[in-house]
Amino acid sequence: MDNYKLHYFPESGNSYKLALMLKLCGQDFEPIWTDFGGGVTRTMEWRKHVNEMGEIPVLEDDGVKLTQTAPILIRLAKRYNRLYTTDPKEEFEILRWLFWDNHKLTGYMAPYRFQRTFTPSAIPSVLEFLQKRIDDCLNILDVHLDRNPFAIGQAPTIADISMLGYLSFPPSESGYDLRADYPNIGSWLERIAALPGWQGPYDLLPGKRLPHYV
Ligand SMILES: N[C@@H](CCC(=O)N[C@@H](CS)C(=O)NCC(=O)O)C(=O)O
Repeated sequence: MDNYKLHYFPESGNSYKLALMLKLCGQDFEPIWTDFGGGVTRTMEWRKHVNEMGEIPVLEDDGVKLTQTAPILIRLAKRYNRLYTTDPKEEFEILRWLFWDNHKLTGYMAPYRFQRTFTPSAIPSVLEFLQKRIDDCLNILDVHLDRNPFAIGQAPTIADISMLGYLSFPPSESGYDLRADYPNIGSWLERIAALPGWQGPYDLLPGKRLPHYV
């Protein structure tokens, strides 16, 4: 068993991507709960010693601190020969969806859910802007998954793990009832949940939660 520590907070879909990937690779990790709500990641001290980019998650791999989920997912996939490919065309597809997720799907979903649910005074115009973008992203993904069981075709890859990060939380938090409104996304989430080792976000990421404001 390799030696991993995951700096996270429970509501972090980005942390869930790494926690789930480690589990699907048969690996354990030491969870390091981080006081994101208390602003620790904004302190110069934390940025100096943990992540200069000021972001959660951070994965310590045998003492080396790694950040940015996409390259970390690739590293783990290659190390354990799981959820990746050796075909250059498929690798291109994995990267394509990873970039799309980071820029668009997670890129809009994460701040929307945070503003909507975990901040005391969400700004309506910000929510409205993000919602339009998310609706478009979810439609794009739903159409894609109508034709493909997984992101790049017949088998699950880290592209799926990345994209499901923020689609795995309850509708009361995300504001989206995916199973009702995006049936192909709903079926895809069920297919992933059937993988051996799968666990939901709050099972993998324990500890004190942020207050809800909706
Ligand atoms: N692209 C980054 C995104 C990480 C990220 O945005 N994390 C959030 C918490 S889940 C964060 O720390 N946000 C702080 C901020 O944007 O100021 C990754 O994939 O690791």
